[in-house]
Amino acid sequence: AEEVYQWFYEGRNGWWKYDERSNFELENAFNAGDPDCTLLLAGTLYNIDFQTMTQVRRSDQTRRRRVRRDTPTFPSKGIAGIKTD
Ligand code: V3L
Repeated sequence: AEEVYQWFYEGRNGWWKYDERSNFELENAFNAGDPDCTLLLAGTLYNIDFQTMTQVRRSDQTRRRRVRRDTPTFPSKGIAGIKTD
């Protein structure tokens, strides 16, 4: 069976899951061997670099977060800013 992966981006005190569509796009790009993936998140363009495993705003490179590809059970704060308990 194929392993399922979830992508996460770093928050202030933990990790958030990417939304389902973004996760799908990240998995497709990562598995295709692309060096990076561009996502439109709430009207803002971000680049996720698979070498450095960081997400950066394309219009402001100082807005940088770590990302991780892990199992869906890895502890998270929620999904795309929506808290889950
Ligand atoms: N998916 C959804 N929203 C995002 C993402 C993403 N991959 N990246 C950034 N944002 P920046 P705490 C986050 C949002 O990097 O309390 C969380 O989702 C980001 O939202 O400077 O610090 C929470 O909603 C932020 O509001 O471009 O853990 C919120 O932060 C905004 O884009 C607080 O989370 C600017 O992020």
